[in-house]
Amino acid sequence: MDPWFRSTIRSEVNLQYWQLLPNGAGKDHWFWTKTIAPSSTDYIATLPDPAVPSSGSAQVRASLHGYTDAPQNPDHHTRVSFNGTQVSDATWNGMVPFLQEATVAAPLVIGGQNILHVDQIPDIGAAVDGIYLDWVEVSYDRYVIAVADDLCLATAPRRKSPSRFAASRRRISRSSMSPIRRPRAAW
Ligand SMILES: [Ca+2]
Ligand SMILES: [Ca+2]
Repeated sequence: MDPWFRSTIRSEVNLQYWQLLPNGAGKDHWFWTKTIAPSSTDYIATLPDPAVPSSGSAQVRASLHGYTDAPQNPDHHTRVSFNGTQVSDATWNGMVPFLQEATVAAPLVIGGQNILHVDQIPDIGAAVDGIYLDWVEVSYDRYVIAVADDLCLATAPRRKSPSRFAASRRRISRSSMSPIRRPRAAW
């Protein structure tokens, strides 16, 4: 077993409330930022214990939502950079949710604070180009190490029975021994 697992960490701060969110029933009306082009905004993702070397890539996501709809299509232009490297450039249109996602080389992920940067580029002729950002997210290979006494890990979904884990002080590994039996309640 590799001493790491795939971890997805989302950074979300609810600061901007948008009452008139289109198709709003059951939707998250709280967003992190509300910006208008041109804009340039940093978002922090704190990523514990990235594995080095790992399987080779990570995924970076920014959950956006347009709040303007200029006559032209497209009317939003957004670029995403991760720790100083541009990873995505996209145009899109209207008052819709837009997930801007990119695959990046694993070595770009660093332990601790990582910066996901979103630029709005005012080059598509829209009189006004406004967007919200809801959250940013990074999926990456992460060492199995406890953080603040919490240990998070994922196992292969194909196993029907629970696995046994052997823990040392800093690392944990899965053995292929017999399943752990669930104790019966007795009272
Ligand atoms: Ca939110
Ligand atoms: Ca439009």
